[in-house]
Amino acid sequence: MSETSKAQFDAIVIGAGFAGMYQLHLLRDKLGLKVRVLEQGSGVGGTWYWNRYPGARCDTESHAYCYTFSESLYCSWDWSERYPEQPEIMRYLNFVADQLDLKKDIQFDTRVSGASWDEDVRCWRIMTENHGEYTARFLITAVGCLSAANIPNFKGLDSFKGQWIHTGSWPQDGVDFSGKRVGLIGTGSTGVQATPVIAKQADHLTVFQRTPNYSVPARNAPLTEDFKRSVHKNFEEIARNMKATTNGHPWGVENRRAVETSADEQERLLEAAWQVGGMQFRAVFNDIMVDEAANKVMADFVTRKIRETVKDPTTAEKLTAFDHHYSTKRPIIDSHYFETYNRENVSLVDVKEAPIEEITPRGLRTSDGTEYDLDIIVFATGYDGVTGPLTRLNLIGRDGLSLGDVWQEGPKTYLGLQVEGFPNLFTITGPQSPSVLTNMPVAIEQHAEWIANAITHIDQIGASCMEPTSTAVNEWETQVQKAAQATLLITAKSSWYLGANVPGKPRVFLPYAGGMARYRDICEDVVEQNYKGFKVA
Ligand code: N01
Repeated sequence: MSETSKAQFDAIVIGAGFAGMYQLHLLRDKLGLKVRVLEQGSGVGGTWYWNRYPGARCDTESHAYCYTFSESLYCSWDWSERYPEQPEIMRYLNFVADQLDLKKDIQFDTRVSGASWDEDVRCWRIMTENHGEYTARFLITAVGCLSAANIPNFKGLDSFKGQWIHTGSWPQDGVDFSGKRVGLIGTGSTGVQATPVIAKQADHLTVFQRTPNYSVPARNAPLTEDFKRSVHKNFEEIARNMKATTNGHPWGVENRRAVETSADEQERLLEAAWQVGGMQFRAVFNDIMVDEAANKVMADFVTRKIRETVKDPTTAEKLTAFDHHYSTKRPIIDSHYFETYNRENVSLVDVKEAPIEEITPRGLRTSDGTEYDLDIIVFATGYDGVTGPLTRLNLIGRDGLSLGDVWQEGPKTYLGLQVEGFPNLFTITGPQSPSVLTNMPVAIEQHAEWIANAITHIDQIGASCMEPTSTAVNEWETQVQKAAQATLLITAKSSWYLGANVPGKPRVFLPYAGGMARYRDICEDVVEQNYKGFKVA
């Protein structure tokens, strides 16, 4: 689509990933609204469009990492592997966009530079970097939770003579590591995925680790034809389970407490789950997120497995010097991450002990004075998660209120869906909703459907605006913090769930930890009570 200045729409959606695509489909094809999606990339995909780093793959099993709103759509796509790789997810999203004829209403290469609410005409005015101006009654953000890169402000970065790249804006043509000395900073999900792949290509890879993470083997493998047939056949059951579980995955947590299980039985169960691999490993016991003793059973098991895998005891020690309970930071699954440290061309540097002091023209220097000569530096340093993508949009609500100012001490929302003072702004998988604690497509579908229903309601009763009351916002904040306090999640002080990775960011638990199923019930209950907590005027 080409840019038309001062164009008017019923709704503008920002972002053409899983969320923006489904929202467009619902508003345009089910509600008959005039909708435009503004997308900064040159294609659909959102987070997946930008995250092309080596090893980029989803941690959710492919048959559950897709839309489930349509059985025919679900059954017309076959995944090739247990976990989908980035190019396959891109092929899937392009397939969906073509099936639903979405691209004609998506304006690519268009970065939103700001948006403000015009109280007089009760609409949003949206500006883009290429000087486009739009008005819309409804503004819906579908910008993802992990799209605002966190690039540490290292002294001397500009002086580096080699190439440096953040994993979240990977070059479309890829990066050639062959014969290169590569430094990789960060050992979260991204660093753990990229390390084994880069190690195979580079002359030497140095991983700079600040905090080690637990990780479980993914055990990725091609899917058999039988499996592909069975997921199509069992679509209804899979979709139902995904809606019913706390985490949005099709598997639930076993009804079994670690602290009431004998040591032999614990070992047997954990070993079996370790062999199966994947996120389900966490589901062996139901008390690991609420009971430190139960959690320690898992933590000890994983620590032992890492130490058995990594041959050099000093490296193994560094890789297991955990500062948090198991699974209280985003759980990681990997493909031969720990084995990679047995390669001769890979070394691990502990930058908690001696932090990175400066990027130099030839590489980097740590605070103990050691210089590392590097040709390429990969920043796997994560994101200004959950709030960052929204505060960076320059949204101005009623009375000139900026979202960044309103959220200075942490996000304040109702259900993670709306913000007081920002009428008709809806935030798909916004802060204080389950979002990153669940399988994202499930959270996205629920939000997009709720928003479409809310817009229908506004129109049906002849209203023009919807926004939450301050009472509802305050009460929801209490519920969000209570839900987090009820788990061990809140104890992981270095977690990005708490904003700890971005200097100066308020330490507030960002997602709703009460579970997707419970959250869905709360949202439905709000609707049944005539949109309780919202002012529909
Ligand atoms: O980012 P992270 P990520 N000096 O924030 C380190 C999703 N995801 O891109 O832990 C040195 O987890 C930082 O250290 P510390 C998933 O939700 C999904 O890996 O803050 N190091 C950490 O090690 C995930 O959680 C998939 O002490 C510095 C790393 O950089 C989220 O994206 C795949 C530093 C950042 O880890 C983010 O993951 C990949 C500094 N100044 C990612 N600053 C799927 O499979 C930061 N670090 C779907």
